[in-house]
Order: sequence, then structure tokens, then C-alpha cells
Amino acid sequence: MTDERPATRAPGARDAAPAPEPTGPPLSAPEQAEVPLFAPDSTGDAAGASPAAPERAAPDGDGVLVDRGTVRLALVVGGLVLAVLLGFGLGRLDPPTAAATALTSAEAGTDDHAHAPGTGAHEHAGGVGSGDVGSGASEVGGLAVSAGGWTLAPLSTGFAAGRPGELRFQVRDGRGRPVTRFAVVHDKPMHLIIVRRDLTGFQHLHPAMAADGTWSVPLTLPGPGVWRAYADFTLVTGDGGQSALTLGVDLAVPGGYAPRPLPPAARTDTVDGFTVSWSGEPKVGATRPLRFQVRAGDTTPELERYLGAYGHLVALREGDLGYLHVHPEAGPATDGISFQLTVPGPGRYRLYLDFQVAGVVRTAEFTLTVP
Ligand SMILES: [Cu+2]
Repeated sequence: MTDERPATRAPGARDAAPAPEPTGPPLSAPEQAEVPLFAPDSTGDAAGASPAAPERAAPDGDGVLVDRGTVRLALVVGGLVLAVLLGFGLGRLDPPTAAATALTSAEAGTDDHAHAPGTGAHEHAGGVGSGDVGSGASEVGGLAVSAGGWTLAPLSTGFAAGRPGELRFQVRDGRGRPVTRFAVVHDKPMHLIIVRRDLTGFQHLHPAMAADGTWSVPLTLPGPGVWRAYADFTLVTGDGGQSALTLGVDLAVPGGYAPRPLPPAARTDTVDGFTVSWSGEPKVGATRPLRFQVRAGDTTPELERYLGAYGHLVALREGDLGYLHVHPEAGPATDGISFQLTVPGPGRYRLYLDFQVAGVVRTAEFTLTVP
């Protein structure tokens, strides 16, 4: 009942990479992802138009003998202009990052999560990550169906308990147009988390997108009650910037709902013969490491990379089902799976750790109490 997660056979949503919409402005790249933060061309050209100084300096050497002073001057001027252009280009690096972190999510993913383990992935977490206790710590996602001008629009909401169905939805911009360009973060352009409001029945799915921006994924909600669906994604904005967002919507399943109490706080969980334990000291208002160890009896099974890391962690807050931001830390799986967790306030949280062994993804669950 709890754990049917077709996560392993989740469709490679990447295949569904759409053709760019006419709405999507300057980037001509047809793919949805891997958009570099510096899309230098757009502004580079615009800026290049103004400082025409070097062009003027060079040509008049044509028929006339130009003394070295003039040449040197031209070089200096050219260099200066170049420096200005470069500075301008670098300046351009900031806005997308700033925009991304300004939005609720910390997952200001650039193009990463595709790179090899051990490379300093996730440095983009910096905006909301460690050190930034004040602003970053208070952020949770998934509480709103619309935020920052972007709206999660479910297209199919009628689910019957235990009956296979399909969830379809779009992410729409401020004018109601479906978004079609998403960045790949943690190996996928869209992460869909499903959980019932009593924090049971966790599923982590990866929908596929049609060219018109409609995402779809097979979904069975096993029992009656109200279920929360979180769409966790990073969209690529018209100016080439990125916005990381987690939007959430409720899905109602008719029938008698008997909510289950949250299990007591624990540092160990057992799933399919794997014993998973975690260590760390989560603290309100701080970003702290959380480390998970997976054991199978007396042995340590070999963890496989899943979603660009050796594990994927989702943390939800009891009471409002706020979606916490968790950042995996690159590193060898032999040391366990490490994350940076930012706890926004006191309370109880449910942690869901996806890990993969021998091609099978399993989820260990823990209740975490933070005083
Ligand atoms: Cu995912």
C-alpha cells in the first residue's frame, strides 16, 4: 500500500523534449535543458553595437602609413572595449542566478546533475544554502499551486482508490501559456512527488512531456483521502534564466479516509531487507549535513547512481506538507549518502530516501523531530 513507486521505470522524459514554442524567445536550441547560465550571444551582440570604437581605429590604416603609436592606441582601445564587453558579459551571469534563488526553490540548477560524481555539483545551492541562515532557512516549497507567476494546472484530477489512472498537468506562465522549456535537474526535467496528506503512500515519479507542454504519468492512488502532488522543476525563462520551483496541488480520492498516525521519530528503517540509518543533527534555521548508510545484513551493498547522485531525499513537514529543500552532496557512496538539509522551523518531518541497489529503487522513510 505504501510503496508503489514505478520510479525505476519512469519514462525518460528527456526524450519528450519538445520543439521550442514560438513563445520561447531568443534561445534557438531545441532542447529543453542544459541551458548555460551565460547565454552571452543575445546581449553580447546588443552591446557590441554601441562601442564601435575599435572598428573605426583599425580601418584607416589601409592606404596610409600608420605609426606605431596609433596602432598601440588602437590596441589599447580595443582591449578596453573588450574588457568592458567581458565585464558586461560577466555581469549578465548574475541576473539568472539571482532570479532563480529569489523564487522559492533552492534548486537553481544550472546544467548540472549530469556531471560525474565527485565534481562539485550543487554549488548552486549556495544562494539558499549553508551560511545563509536567515532567508534560506525559512523557505519551503510546494505549498502553493501558483507562485512567482507560474501555475501548476492539473488536467486530470479524478482518481478512484486503487484504480490505475493518469495524471496530466501543465505548468503555465503568467499569460496562461504552457511552459515547454525545462532544465534537467537531478537527471530529469520534472520530478513529481505524490503523498497522501497523512504522509503515507510516497511516490516519486518522472512524467513525460508532450510537445505542447502537457506532462503525463501513469498514477495509481491506492487509498481514499486527499493526496498532495508536488511538481519540482526548473524552468528556462525567455531571457535564458532559470527559475526553480516546487508547486503543489491536491488530488482527492473519494471514500472513507482513515489517516494513519505519523510513526515515531527514528534513525533506522528497514525496507526489503535493507537497513537504512541516518546520522546528523538537524537544527532549526541552519543547513546541516545528513548522512545515510545502507546495510544488507552484515554487508554494505553497492549503491548505484540514481537521479544523478547516490540517493534522492525528499523531506515534508507535518501539518502543512511543506516541501523542504535538500541538496545531495557529491561523494563516494562508500561513505554513505550525504545531503544538506535546511530545517525551516520546529516540528515533525517525514524523510523519504530513494536509493538504488542492483537496479531496484527503494524508499526508506523516517520521522524526524526537530525541537
Ligand atoms: Cu525525481
